[in-house]
Amino acid sequence: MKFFSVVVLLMLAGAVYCMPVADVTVDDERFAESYLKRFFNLTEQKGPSVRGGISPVTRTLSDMQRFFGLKITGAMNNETLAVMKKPRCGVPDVSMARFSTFGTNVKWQKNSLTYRIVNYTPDMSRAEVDDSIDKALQVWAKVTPLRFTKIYSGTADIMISFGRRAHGDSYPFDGRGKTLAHAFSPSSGIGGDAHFDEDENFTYRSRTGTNLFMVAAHEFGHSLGLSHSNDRGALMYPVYSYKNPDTFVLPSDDVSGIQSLYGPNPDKP
Ligand SMILES: *[C@@H]1O[C@H](CO)[C@@H](O)[C@H](O)[C@H]1NC(C)=O
Ligand SMILES: *[C@@H]1O[C@H](CO)[C@@H](O)[C@H](O)[C@H]1NC(C)=O
Ligand SMILES: *[C@@H]1O[C@H](CO)[C@@H](O)[C@H](O)[C@H]1NC(C)=O
Ligand SMILES: [Ca+2]
Ligand SMILES: [Ca+2]
Ligand SMILES: [Zn+2]
Ligand SMILES: [Zn+2]
Repeated sequence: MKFFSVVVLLMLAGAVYCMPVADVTVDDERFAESYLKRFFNLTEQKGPSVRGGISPVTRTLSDMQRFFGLKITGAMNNETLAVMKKPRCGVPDVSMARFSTFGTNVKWQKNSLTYRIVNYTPDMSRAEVDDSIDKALQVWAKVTPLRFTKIYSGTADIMISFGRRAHGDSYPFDGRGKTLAHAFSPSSGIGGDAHFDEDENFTYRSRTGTNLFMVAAHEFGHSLGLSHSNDRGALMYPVYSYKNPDTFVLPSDDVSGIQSLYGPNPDKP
């Protein structure tokens, strides 16, 4: 009888101690690892898995927790997992050689850029897509010397398209949720281009679904050379959040980022 209650107490203690870890399933662990590979440069381990007592996963997880302002534990917990599961941009949060086409601080060597909407999403009317894209580019034009001209055929600097799953580059989309879009940093060819995941439900003047203006304004930051910001209020924060497109003002973190590349708008000093 006495032995029995000791065992029960130990089991209870174990259950309480393990709770936050027990919330994370094997599938979640796998998902977390692929998240760290995609966005935080976790590489396949070669040689001994532990170097200096800290495994690559622990180190990368700590980087991720630091970036998002979470408690830095180096271990999976449901708070970290919850952030990983939020809808977000597909561009990595740290620069890494194996994704060199994404988000490095290169800029266009001209202020006059062309864009082309290659195809349209059936989620919205064409006029709504046109307006969302135009407004999203104007967010950046307002505070820089950059000017955007729409073209309807041929190759533009910024080619805009909607696609699902594998869509012609090496970065397939992932169905509804998680990754919403991605864009490539300035260069010829795919550089500057912005791709939107057609498996999302894109919306206009609405906080439901995925607001196309909000996602596009963020992606065009990458098209112009910005990488992600860890400032929660910034447009270049990697996690999606909705703001009213009609009253949207570019946050100061993004203004200083883009002006460090292109300078201020000469018409509005
Ligand atoms: C990414 O990982 C590779 C291989 O581990 C390393 O050489 C490189 O410096 C890392 N890049 C960053 C930005 O941490
Ligand atoms: C994490 O799990 C704990 C205990 O199960 C729970 O109280 C807490 O609300 C969870 N937090 C999140 C962000 O899911
Ligand atoms: C997409 O969002 C619109 C606007 O909120 C809604 O009317 C429509 O039912 C949604 N479609 C799907 C497939 O979720
Ligand atoms: Ca291009
Ligand atoms: Ca997706
Ligand atoms: Zn992004
Ligand atoms: Zn793509």
